[in-house]
Order: sequence, then C-alpha cells, then structure tokens
Amino acid sequence: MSYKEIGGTLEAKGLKFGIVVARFNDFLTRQLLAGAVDCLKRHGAAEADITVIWVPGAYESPLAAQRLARGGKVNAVVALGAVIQGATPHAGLINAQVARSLTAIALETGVPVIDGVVAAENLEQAIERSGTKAGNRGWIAAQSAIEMASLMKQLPA
Ligand code: INI
Repeated sequence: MSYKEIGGTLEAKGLKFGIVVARFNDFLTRQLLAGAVDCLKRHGAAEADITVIWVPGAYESPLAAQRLARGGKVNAVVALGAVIQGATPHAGLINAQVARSLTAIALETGVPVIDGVVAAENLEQAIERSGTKAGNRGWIAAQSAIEMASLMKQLPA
C-alpha cells in the first residue's frame, strides 16, 4: 500500500501576504513585524507582495484581517500583537476573543489567518518572545503563513 502525502512548502515566491499589526505595545509589535517581514523575504516573497495594516490594539485585528482575507488578494494573513497579562485584567479575554475570531475568519474565507499575538504573563516574557531569548513570534507566524498558503494551493477549494 502506498499513500499520498500533501504538505505545504516554505517557498514564498509569488505568494501575497497581509500583515495586521497592533500599535498597542508597539515597541514590541514593531519587532514582531520586522521578524515577520524578514521571514517572508528570506523565503522568497517580494516586498511588493506584502501589505501591512496597523490597527489600534490586538482586539481590532480580526476586523482588518477579515477585510484582507475577504478581498481575495492575499494568500495568507498574519495578525501580530502583544498582550501582557500583568498589565491588564482583561488580557485573557482579548487573547481568547482574538484567537477565536481569527480562526473563524480563516474558516469563513478559506484564507489562512495566523495568530501571531504574543500572549505573555509579564513584560519580560513578552520581550523574550518578540525577538530575544525565546525567538520572534512574528517570524514563526510568518513561516506558518507561508506553509499554509502553499498547502491551500494544493487542496481542493
Ligand atoms: N491591546 C493590545 O494589543 N495589547 C494589550 O496588552 C492591551 N491591553 O493591555 O489592554 C490591549 N488593549 C487594547 C485593545 O486591544 C483595544 O485596542 C481596546 O480595548 C479598544 O478596543
């Protein structure tokens, strides 16, 4: 018996990406954005094929992501933000709502929408995940976006 395996590649050449980035905690989200763009370009994406949209906070990112995904001009969307638990009592609520909404948009539109929001317990952890000790969540989210965009091209609509 042999089976067929299907998987996305990490070739981003010719693919178009939308990045929604929250201005809240922008000293962190700018690092996530830099990581995401670096990842896309290193994998072959052209700068002209990357659209960046700024929103006030992570909570607003699903609406902008939905517009991008519905527009049909991008192969994947990445949402970037930094929500710090210690700094706000409703951080958990924001994270849960954003994650749920981004998933719903991907399922509604068929366009991969990657959750690149750093959900940190404190500022130190947020810094670690935004390009220092624990890597860059923006970079990793962009990598997932490439893989999913590539995979979607191989699966039936
Ligand atoms: N938005 C963030 O992106 N990160 C946060 O840590 C954060 N905190 O701490 O509150 C945050 N709040 C703003 C929120 O995303 C909305 O912009 C705001 O509630 C207006 O709708």
